[in-house]
Amino acid sequence: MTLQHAPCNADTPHPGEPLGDAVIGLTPDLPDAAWPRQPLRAPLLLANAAHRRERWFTDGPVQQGHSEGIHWRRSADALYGVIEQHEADFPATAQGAPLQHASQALYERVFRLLQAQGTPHLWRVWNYLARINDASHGLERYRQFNLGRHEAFVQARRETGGQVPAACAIGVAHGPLSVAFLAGNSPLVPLENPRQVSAWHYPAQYGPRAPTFSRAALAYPCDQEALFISGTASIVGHETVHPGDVAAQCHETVRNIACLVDEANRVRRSAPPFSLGGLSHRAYVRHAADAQTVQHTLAPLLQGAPLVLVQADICRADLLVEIECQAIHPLTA
Ligand code: 3EB
Repeated sequence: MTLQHAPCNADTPHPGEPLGDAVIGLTPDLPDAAWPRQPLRAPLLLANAAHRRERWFTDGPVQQGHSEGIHWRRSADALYGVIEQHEADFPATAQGAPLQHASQALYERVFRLLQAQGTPHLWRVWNYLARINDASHGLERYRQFNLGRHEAFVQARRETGGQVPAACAIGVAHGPLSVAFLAGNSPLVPLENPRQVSAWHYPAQYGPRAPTFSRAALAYPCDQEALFISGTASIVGHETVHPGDVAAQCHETVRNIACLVDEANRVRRSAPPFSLGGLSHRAYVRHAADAQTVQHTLAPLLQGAPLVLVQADICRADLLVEIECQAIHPLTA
């Protein structure tokens, strides 16, 4: 089987069987799909209709189901799932805020599904939460999310550093906690960025529990090598650099991505090497008014590679842009 990722519109011919997709837009006026679908409730900037949907395909037979609120679809070796959790269903307790409990419950459900399906290896996670930089119950909501996510990894006896998925955690205006994930039956190879402190080692000034993600990961769906670069921002060491300067943040972020591409190339099994121009990129832009600046700054740096811009909040109030990227190479024996 092969896994493929493609932007698509209604006219795009299907290169295989859909595993699932994400639909970008504030009012995605689309019918429910037969496959798992994550609504990314955020405006597409400099709109390109072909990029409103990003779909994962496989050419093998698929199976699907619903489990504890997760809609999932799988091939022999990879599984895509989507789950949304309304924090209003979780009361605040002495242990934490509703969002913390919703995050923990959500991840515990995902881990139960993955064990039951024999695809325990979480490769890539897309996390979207409302009002990510707001505080309640004495803690920023992104930090509440981190507490719940971390506790679910602990409860499931999973590592909380090292062998952890590539991810993004992005803020939207409203809606439930929404998580999409790709998992598989083979372990990932986690990659860290020598210019940055590992996120799972962030000091306590960024919250009581560090975020649980790798800077990037290589994963191996049958006969392929996938590179997932996590949401990457203008952070050096553990500190934000260039606050208030969106163009400089773009340059610093691409320097970080280039380092991760180098790290991937040190251990890659596929050829040719990964390159900035060979990845597909999605930039989350905090202020819609920065869209042109981001586009003009990134275009030459990314060597003409596909770039989609989405208006969304980043997990630190001083970050104006965050970029994630991916590529899938065939493995030839
Ligand atoms: C950072 O480098 C930016 O919490 O899953 C990027 C990617 C970020 C993933 C997550 C957070 C996450 O810390 C924020």
